[in-house]
Amino acid sequence: MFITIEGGEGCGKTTQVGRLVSRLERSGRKALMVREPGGTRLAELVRGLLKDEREDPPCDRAELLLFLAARAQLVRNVIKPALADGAWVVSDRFCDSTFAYQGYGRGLPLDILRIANDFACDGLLPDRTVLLDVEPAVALERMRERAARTKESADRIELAGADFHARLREGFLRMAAENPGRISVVDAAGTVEEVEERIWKSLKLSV
Ligand code: Z5A
Repeated sequence: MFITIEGGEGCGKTTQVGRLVSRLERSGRKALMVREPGGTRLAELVRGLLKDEREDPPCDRAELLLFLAARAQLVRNVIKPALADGAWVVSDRFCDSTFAYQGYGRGLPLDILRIANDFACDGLLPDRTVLLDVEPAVALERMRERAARTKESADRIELAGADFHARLREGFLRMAAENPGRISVVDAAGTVEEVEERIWKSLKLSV
């Protein structure tokens, strides 16, 4: 099974992807964690460009194509072989982030995104997607705490304004309403353990 975890910054995706993979392993399943953009040498190089290139920042179309190039490489070299080998793959972001950020956020046409994403993924779609939804104020507080702890500055995409982030959330929720069989919306407020439990229940797995 191919599971993706989606949502805006600070909703807790990375924390929960790790917990879900451990839980799948404890239940006897072989599981692999990947992140987007990233997960292969090429995709990690592209990730650096996407997050940190300030001197010649990618225009919206170049940004889209870079995310898709990273995804094509990850799907072909890591995700499809792992699924073929019987593993469960859990991805920290995947195609819904492209529709949310480059579509609803940047305003690129959704019909073009669908065709281009399908080409990049060679037809692969997640079996299940968990959308972690949280009030922007809660997410911002988590990001502030993390920044204070790690002394890391915000990346290029995090610096987009509040309007952009409001459009993202609306876009994610709209996609969930349009794909109720695949996307479950999970409340990401509360403790890490509470959110982990909600995610596990939402997946309705046998063990
Ligand atoms: N992007 C795109 O535009 N198009 C695409 O197609 C794709 C991606 C695939 C990737 O950034 C960027 O690429 C992202 C979207 C864009 N843009 N931005 N901005 P990234 O991978 O570096 O970061 P991110 O995906 O945005 O995630 P994040 O900022 O690292 O946050 P997170 O993964 O959702 O949360 P976290 O790291 O698990 O937790 C954040 C902090 O909160 C951390 O200190 C935790 O310890 C804490 N935390 C987590 N859960 C809780 C709870 N429940 N309570 C309290 N504190 C918590």
